[in-house]
Amino acid sequence: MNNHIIPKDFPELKNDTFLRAAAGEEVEHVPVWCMRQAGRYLPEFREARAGKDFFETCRSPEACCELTLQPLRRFPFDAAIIFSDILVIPQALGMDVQMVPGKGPTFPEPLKEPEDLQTLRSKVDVHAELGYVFKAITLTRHRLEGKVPLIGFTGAPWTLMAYMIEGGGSPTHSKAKRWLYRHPEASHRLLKQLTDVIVEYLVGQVAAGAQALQVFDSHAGCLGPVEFGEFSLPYLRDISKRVKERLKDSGLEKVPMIVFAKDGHYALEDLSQSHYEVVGLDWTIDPQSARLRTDGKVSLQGNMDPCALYAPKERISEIVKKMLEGFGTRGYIANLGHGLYPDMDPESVGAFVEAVHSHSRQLLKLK
Ligand code: 1CP
Repeated sequence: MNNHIIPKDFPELKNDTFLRAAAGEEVEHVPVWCMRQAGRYLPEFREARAGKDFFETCRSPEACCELTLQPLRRFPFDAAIIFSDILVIPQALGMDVQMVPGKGPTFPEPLKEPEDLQTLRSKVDVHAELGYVFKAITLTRHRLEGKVPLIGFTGAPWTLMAYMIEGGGSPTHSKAKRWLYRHPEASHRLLKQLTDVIVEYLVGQVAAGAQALQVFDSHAGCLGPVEFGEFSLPYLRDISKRVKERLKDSGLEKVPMIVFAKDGHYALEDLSQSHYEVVGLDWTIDPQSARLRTDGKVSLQGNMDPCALYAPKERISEIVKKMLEGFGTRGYIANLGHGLYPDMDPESVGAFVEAVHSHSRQLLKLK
């Protein structure tokens, strides 16, 4: 094992419900966390971030630790997710990425043609380029005091490729998809290069103290089954396989891996056979049919429509109850089908968490 980080003597884990659910084991209540639980819907987040550059914040382990812990001070979430961003990988490859207030992440010089691949670093030393994330993870794991497990994450190769070519968010991703149809060979080269960095990055996160890993393929939905099967799935599989091998070879503990391919319902069966312990679902999939289609092979995570948080509390509770009945209480991690929005009421988030805990305890008692 490399000697850049020697995290040790982490506090003992007190609430392992999330890890047990990921492994399909018995739980006393269904665990719950929310994508973007550290975010602008929290006044304390807005205050801590005020006037500071987004990626500067990402580079400060102290700031990332504080932002990660904020939601846990308010709500009894069963997991924490390290505050960072998926776009730190394109930065590590040498691309400039800026967070433009009101616009989102922006690449002043996106990749336009295959020749532009030469501008990327061919070899990335993840400890040199992304060591700040590892430091944030180690610090946060200590400061969590064993309250709940800490999740590390990455963007999936296709989603990162899409940002690197589009230069930011996009409704169609037509520039990135153009590469898939016009430059398939260069697309595979880029996807392979991203996969290699992602594998090292995820292993480094576990070495630093991450207790689970989530891979976000946020832009799976703009592909169809054929393109996903060629340009995303093989890389997602390569990531889970290689990370598991590398953890074993390095004497590191095995951690559950979660794959979240947003709007990739067409690939549910394939994703459930891709060596991820957990498949994350967006809200367009019915819980019962997701269970049937994944055949009990994996644990499932998701999938309440985030906009259901705009409903009154009683309605949130009803929606949660139905969702729990659909998924069942075993091998299930409650979450939203995508991240929280900045205009959401923290109280509704509290109502969501409370409803998951209380309804699941009730359902488990009835068993
Ligand atoms: O100033 C701010 O606070 C900006 C808002 C924000 C936040 C809170 C961004 C910009 N990133 C983040 C943090 C973040 N990003 C986390 C933190 C941990 C947590 O969940 O609490 C995570 C996991 C991400 C991952 C991320 N970044 C994804 C994958 C998840 C998803 O939403 O699909 C994506 C696509 C990004 C890119 C990104 N970063 C930020 C924005 C606004 C976007 C989306 C841009 C777009 O496509 O339009």
